[in-house]
Amino acid sequence: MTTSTNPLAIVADVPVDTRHWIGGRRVASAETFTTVSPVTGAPLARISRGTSADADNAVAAALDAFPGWAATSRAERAALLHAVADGIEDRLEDLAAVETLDNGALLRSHRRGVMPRAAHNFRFFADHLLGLGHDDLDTRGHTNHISWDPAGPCALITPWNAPLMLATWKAAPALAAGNTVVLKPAEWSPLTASLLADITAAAGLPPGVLNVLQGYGPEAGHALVSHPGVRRIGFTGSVPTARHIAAAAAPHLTPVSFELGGKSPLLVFADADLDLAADLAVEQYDNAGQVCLAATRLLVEESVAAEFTRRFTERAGRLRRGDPREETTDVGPVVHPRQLERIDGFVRRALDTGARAVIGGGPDTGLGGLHYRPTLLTGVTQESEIVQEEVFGPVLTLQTFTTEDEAVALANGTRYGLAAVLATGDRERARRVTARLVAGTVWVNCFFVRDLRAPFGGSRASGTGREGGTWSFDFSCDVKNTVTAPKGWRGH
Ligand code: TXE
Repeated sequence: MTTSTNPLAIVADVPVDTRHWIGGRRVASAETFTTVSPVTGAPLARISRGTSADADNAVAAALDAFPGWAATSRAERAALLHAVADGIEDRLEDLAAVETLDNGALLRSHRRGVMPRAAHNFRFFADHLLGLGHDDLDTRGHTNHISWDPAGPCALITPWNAPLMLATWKAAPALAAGNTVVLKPAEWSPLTASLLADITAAAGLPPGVLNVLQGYGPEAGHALVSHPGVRRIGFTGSVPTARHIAAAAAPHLTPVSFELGGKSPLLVFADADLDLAADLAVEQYDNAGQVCLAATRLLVEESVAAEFTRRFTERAGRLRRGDPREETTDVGPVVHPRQLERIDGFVRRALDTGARAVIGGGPDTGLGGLHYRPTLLTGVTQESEIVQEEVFGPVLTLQTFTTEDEAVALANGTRYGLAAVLATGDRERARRVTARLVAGTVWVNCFFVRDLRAPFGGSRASGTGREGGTWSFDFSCDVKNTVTAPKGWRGH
């Protein structure tokens, strides 16, 4: 057993409390675990290792705080959520620096894209709350009045690839709806959740409204999602963990929202702008490929495959790899030695069974640490593991097709259905193909353009439900319809 004497870790010169945040207080567990930075390879922090007793306490705090928070006016809640957004913006540099050391993603993306978006998540749902409304419906003189009642404590379980972005993406709608939250961040990247707790406290969120429970998935996470006091579970992560959570939630029939993996296709038709198509394909290496939406299966019309590959490899060759804190780096390390091994396992097995590496094909030993070379594999079949399973690393496959039907069959031919990217110069084709694709998001001649008003999520093994816009807000609510008789009140 290791016991932390000092609960503060100094990460990128920022003090981060490594204990849980429960009921507006810092609470330590008897045991800790140590995180290691994928950037430096050095230990970063000793984090409280949550137990089922800690999970019970966190849910109890969320239950205690719920009636008070649910009773606040929409205007009060919205003002507090905007104050949280202000706090994220004020601490943007700290958050970006800590997140990069914790999960290895690019500092420049954290600064310019991810952290501003984390703040925007709070603003968006605060504004959504203020705009809520519905004209009463008339039924033979009866009025139907719809209201959005908060459901209760929400357990939010988040992964390591975009820690603060996903935590705020789930917490903001839950809190806006008047729910309380227990957030369990991933054990590989737990630090910005702790800073979020500080920010919410400074913004004036009452104690117990947002709680942070640290620890391992099968321990703290399992105890949390099994808890009868939890009224909603929001999860982003892997399919096997989703199955565990669904089973743990089943006895209490706790509603779940799952955002899981993907194996999205990028379809390149012969009529496409091949420079654009090649740019879109290279973008799939962002965050070292650790993006659920990444279109990792390049499906290219045979007549342009050679030229597309030439333009793609030329661009991929220009990617600058290295320290994610450097402004000039395009691809940084992967998150953890286990993830590097996992990625390499997939690639080795593919190469052993007939695949050919056009570029990459192994870890970047020159750069040391946890770098994996951006990889493109050909000679793969639809049934092969590398085409069917989510690798979650900088690894793409290329298959060719000759007809639109074949392209659609390949695109839909996995158990996933998260996203798809189309490169085509033919608007009619784009309409036809899009209509036949199983995907929660289809991007035509673009990638990763996101609007918080639009739904986000996947079909099949990519998840249940949708997030964003009205969808994650509605998921957090017990929506109620009140029907009142035409003659008004006949009581005493
Ligand atoms: O995810 P896990 P892992 C995919 C990706 C990746 C693979 C494995 O392919 O390579 O999953 O990643 C918590 N009860 N994605 O193993 O285990 C855990 O603590 C409750 C895609 O790291 O799903 C963490 O907070 N919670 C994905 C969270 O679940 C449990 C992002 C995610 O971890 C739990 C991440 C349990 N029994 C991985 N077990 C995406 N869609 O973006 C674990 N957890």
